[in-house]
Amino acid sequence: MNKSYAFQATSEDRINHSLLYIGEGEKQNMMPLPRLKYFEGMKMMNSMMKMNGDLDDMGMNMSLNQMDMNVVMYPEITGPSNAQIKEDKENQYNSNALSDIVTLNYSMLKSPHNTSLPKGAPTKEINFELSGNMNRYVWSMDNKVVSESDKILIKKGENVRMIIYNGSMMRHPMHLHGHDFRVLNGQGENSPLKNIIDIMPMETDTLEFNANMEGDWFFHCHILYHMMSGMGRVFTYQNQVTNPLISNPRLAQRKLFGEDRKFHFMIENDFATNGNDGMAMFQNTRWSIGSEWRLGYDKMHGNESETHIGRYIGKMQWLMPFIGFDWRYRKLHNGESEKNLFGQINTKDERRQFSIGVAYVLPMLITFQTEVYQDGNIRLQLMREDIPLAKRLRGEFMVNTDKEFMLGARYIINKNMGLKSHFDSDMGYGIGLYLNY
Ligand SMILES: [Cu+2]
Repeated sequence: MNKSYAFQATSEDRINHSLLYIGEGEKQNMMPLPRLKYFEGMKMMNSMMKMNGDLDDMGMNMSLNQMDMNVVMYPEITGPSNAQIKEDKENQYNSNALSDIVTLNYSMLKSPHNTSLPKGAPTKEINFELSGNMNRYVWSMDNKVVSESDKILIKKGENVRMIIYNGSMMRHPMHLHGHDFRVLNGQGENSPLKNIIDIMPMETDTLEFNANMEGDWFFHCHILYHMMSGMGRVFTYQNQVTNPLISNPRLAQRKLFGEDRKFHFMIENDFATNGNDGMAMFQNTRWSIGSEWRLGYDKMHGNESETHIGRYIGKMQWLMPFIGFDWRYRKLHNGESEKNLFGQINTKDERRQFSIGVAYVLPMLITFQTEVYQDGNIRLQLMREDIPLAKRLRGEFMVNTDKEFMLGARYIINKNMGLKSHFDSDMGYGIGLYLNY
């Protein structure tokens, strides 16, 4: 033959790949994979997403990667346009029916041995839903992260069956420690044994194993960012002898729980011609502590800062009640004052005020914020940052009932730096360089 064949593995987004040549001789290069049709994928996801964050699977019964929602994004299967998909509604996500390329899936796997679990053992059935929030990058199971959930008790000798539904919009390779599980893929006695299974959006898979290895075993998503943010559970055996290798189980548990409770820190400041504009934020799975500031270069522009401590609630984490503190100092010409839309007089010139409020994320990711201050003043505000205008261009706006508004755009130079230009009702027009971390 004297030929060397290419074996290529790409990342899911196909931005990078690695290549292995198998065999000696003349290299047989493969066609580079075409770019994904992201827009088709987004359109499809949008049409399936309900307002409460559930996915509407339109009655499809999906398992074992046989139906792959990503198919709509693969030009080599669905062609440059999606005409084929529209024609063949029944098979619209079935890659092997749509093209002559063979796509591998789990139902093709078959064990050479009989893998049946011990007959007559009691069976414990557990249902999981894989859940998460793309926007805040929180990943969970049944909407609870590891530190919010109890260990799952199993008994030595019983068979454990897990029915897992992926209700998120990403795939999750779920990995179990300590055991190999059977993947119920229609191969009967020869169902394959695995300890990791990649579960696609809207897919339901059934796994089972015999509880035959005492210990505390972690079951988690193998995308490590998802694991760290809390997508996992611990299986533990009832009445098991303590593990001599773990000298301090409480500390071990604290360390594990600390993982998804960890706060991340963000800070940004815009050094602009009309002042300094910035924010700093501490956030974790549920909590958000954030502060914004505008520091003018003269007394008329003044200084102001707003701090909010809030907790995201609900499955989609669209609602965040918070308490806040406002501090402002400014001098207007001849001591005039301002009124808000409700006719309340504003104490902007010199104010230290506590507040309570809620922030709610509306469709289009616009944040609607209602705030009541200790002096009775009320403020309603709409804002959105990071509106994608072009690859490196982002727009932002804010408007509120204190008759303040802001309109801006930024050009991203790299992940820590960019140029920003904005108009602010208090500070006027400014242009500057921003840094963020
Ligand atoms: Cu995951």
